[in-house]
Amino acid sequence: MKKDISIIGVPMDLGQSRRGVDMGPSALRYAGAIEKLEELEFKVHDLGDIPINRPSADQANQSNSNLKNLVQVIEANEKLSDMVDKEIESGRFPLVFGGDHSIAIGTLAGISKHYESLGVIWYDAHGDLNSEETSPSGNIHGMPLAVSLGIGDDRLTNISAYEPKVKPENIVIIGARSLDPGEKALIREKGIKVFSMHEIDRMGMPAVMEEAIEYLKERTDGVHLSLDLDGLDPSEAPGVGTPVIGGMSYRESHLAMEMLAEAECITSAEFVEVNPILDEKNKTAVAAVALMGSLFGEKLK
Ligand code: 6HN
Ligand code: MN
Ligand code: MN
Ligand code: MN
Repeated sequence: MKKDISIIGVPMDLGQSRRGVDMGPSALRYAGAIEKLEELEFKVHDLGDIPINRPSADQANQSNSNLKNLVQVIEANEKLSDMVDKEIESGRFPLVFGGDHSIAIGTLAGISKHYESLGVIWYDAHGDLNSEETSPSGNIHGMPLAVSLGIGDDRLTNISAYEPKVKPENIVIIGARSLDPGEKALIREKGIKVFSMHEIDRMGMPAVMEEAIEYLKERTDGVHLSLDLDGLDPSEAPGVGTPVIGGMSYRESHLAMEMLAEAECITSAEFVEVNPILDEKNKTAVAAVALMGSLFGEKLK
């Protein structure tokens, strides 16, 4: 994947309830993301941050549904989708910096129309497969994978005027350890491939990644990596809003990224949920940047 990279920052915190994740793009830049990619001899185009409109206090209180900040989340994702779309058209690799995970709705909306059969790796402690009916929180960052499958409020599923963005058989979830009942039901119903922490413990990360890569190579013509930093164990990535103990280690995550680089299968990526307010000296952003280095082939240099 040797080519120009376009970085798009999305300072979004409206898909969940804890402030600070809107500073994720700054934390990732401060941790040296751009320098790292330039060291690896990529031409990096930093497109800056998408403007996010915050709801007024009145608007925030008006919400009569279980979808918090719906209007603002839609607006931001439409903008993101358009930008990602243009970057792919210009032949660049889109690398999106979150922001909370609700931005995956827009990233996938911008990407998927360029592929016949897009694959997705969802590296996360969570499934993000809730909808208005199943969500325990009303937070849209717990819904983007369902939305991309065409499940949920039409105003979300229909961003960029098409749906669905992904087929269930083209998804691989890695690192799951906190799934709500409705998410488990959906995984069973749709036959979504999940390597939970149980499989990672039993098989080891090398076998998990080999199987995941082979599975996706058989059926897809491009693979988007959606990496939620809470997939890592909170001892190594504490700066996240919804930490879950018992996660993937920094080393396992490095190996996973290196194996993706060797397989040359990743065609777009996003790093989300970095919250510098909850972090310890930007440790989580530093880990994210190190993982980016591995994903973009540092070991192969
Ligand atoms: N994330 N399953 C929980 C919910 O509220 O739907 C947590 C979601 C976390 C989402 O980390 O991107
Ligand atoms: Mn997530
Ligand atoms: Mn998560
Ligand atoms: Mn629909």
